[in-house]
Amino acid sequence: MAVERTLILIKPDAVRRRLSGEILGRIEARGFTVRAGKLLTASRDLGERHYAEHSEKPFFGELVQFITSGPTWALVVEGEGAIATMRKTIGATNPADAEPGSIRGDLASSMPDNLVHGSDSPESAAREVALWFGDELA
Ligand code: IDP
Ligand code: MG
Repeated sequence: MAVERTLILIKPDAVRRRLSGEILGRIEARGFTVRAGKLLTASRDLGERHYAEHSEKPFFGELVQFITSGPTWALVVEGEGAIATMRKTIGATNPADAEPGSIRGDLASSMPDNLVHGSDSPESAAREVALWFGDELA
């Protein structure tokens, strides 16, 4: 399997709940490497662009409000099969459906407060890493 990079966000609900260390620990324990990371509060523009695929959904306003509501840890995580394996480590989108053992299945209970974002494909990963890190990443 190829070595991949994926964009992981430890979202504002996780930072507020002081779960950043727990979540980073799970990513590292899975064997992945953090290549870049920063703490920032997403602007409205960044939030809307990150979640552009959901712009027509009824929950889009709530979602942008949520992702801009406080500091987020943005991470570039690298490893073999990192994109799909991190999605499994994170768990199903709705925490109510997430398997115990996953981050959402252990630590969250409802949407949109599901703690973590992980890119869902190589195309999304490339777009999202560029969006959050631009040319900070060589
Ligand atoms: P993902 O984060 O597992 O990739 P997406 O379907 O891409 O899930 O949705 C993006 C984010 O939007 C979710 O992580 C969650 O925070 C929020 N979200 C998704 N569906 C709903 C909903 O029905 N109501 C409220 N928030 C939602
Ligand atoms: Mg998604």
